[in-house]
Amino acid sequence: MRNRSESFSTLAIHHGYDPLENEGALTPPLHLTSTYAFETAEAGGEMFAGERPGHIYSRISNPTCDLLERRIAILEGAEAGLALASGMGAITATMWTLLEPGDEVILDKTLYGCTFSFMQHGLAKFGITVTHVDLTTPENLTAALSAKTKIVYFETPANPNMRLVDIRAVSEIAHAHGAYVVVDNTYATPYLTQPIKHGADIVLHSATKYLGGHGDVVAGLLAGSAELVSEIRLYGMKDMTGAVMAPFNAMLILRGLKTLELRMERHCSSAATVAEMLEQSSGVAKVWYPGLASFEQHDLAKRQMSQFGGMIAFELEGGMAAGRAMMNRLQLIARAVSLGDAETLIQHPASMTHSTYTAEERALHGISEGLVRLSIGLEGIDDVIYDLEQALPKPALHNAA
Ligand code: 3LM
Repeated sequence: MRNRSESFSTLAIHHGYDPLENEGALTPPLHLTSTYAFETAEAGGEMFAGERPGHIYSRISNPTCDLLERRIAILEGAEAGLALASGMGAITATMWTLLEPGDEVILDKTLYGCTFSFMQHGLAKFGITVTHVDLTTPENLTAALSAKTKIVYFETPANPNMRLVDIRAVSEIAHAHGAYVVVDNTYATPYLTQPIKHGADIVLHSATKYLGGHGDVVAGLLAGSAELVSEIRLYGMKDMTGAVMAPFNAMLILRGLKTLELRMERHCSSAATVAEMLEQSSGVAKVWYPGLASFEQHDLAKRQMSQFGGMIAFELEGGMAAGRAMMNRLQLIARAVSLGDAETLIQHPASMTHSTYTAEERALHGISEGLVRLSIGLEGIDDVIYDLEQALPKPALHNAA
């Protein structure tokens, strides 16, 4: 057992696994099993009663998923982790576990489209009050909290408009009222921000994105206290959603985590270059990237994020029509939803990821119709810049007369 405190990548590569305990296999085994043999009938009964450790059935736990759960926990600075079928599986399993009819959830104004849909239309059907508050000003939370508030939920940076929420400030206010804080850390990843260390109770991910990193798997992860994670495992995941991660997918995410630091370094440096280029381009009305000095919450970004991530939002002067025309001129950059892949991806939130909002809701929630979202990949930066430059609107030629 190594005893010095280890760096992010060392933990992402080694934590919780010793090849010498596994026949020398450098790569952890893939446990493709749905069920587990009990030594005796009594032993099985004791496991079901929670009196004896061990695996029972892979909708509850699996050794390959278990290793991934320990890795996400250590990377997020949490006691325990949980692997789920998708980011939406992580979100829904958490909410179904913590909420009861009559409770209230306070949400930041901007959320990923399907998260918004689940909260707004799903939870509301079951007698849960859903209130949207602009959490970019943490004091707004004080006024909004009620005796019924059970959960304060937000993304930072938020999908798609990049707004940030001060995790520490919001957590202090929420905890003083006895509410849980749940943070979607998909955009930042634990390499850039560790919400638990800033006071959050549960941090969750669409592991489909940066954690997997290669666009080949849909998966979810969450981390928090051992007690809360166990409740979510045994209720939200096992009984309410069944949203369990397949062991093969756990193996793909374990592989992705090994290069998370390397990839994030590249995503961040390339995105910074692209954001500056866009900001200087004629025809670009506005760029939202936390690393830009012009970004409204740049000071918070510097406090809360070690670097500024790989996601950029921008809007062209010609609005939606100009944005779509520009997207259609791209040759290297793929027109695709999702994010955090090796390939640079571009999409139009109003008609794609955030089409679950009505146009009126988008206006209320700060998602403009012309917004274009870029997920900067790992290609050579010159090639990404070249493709964007050739696709951006050309400055109007001066009339010779
Ligand atoms: C997208 N986002 O392109 P899964 N939380 C955040 C997310 O961005 C997402 C989820 C949760 C996108 C997916 S849109 C049809 C494609 C911040 C997903 C949900 O269940 O693993 O997809 O995670 O923005």
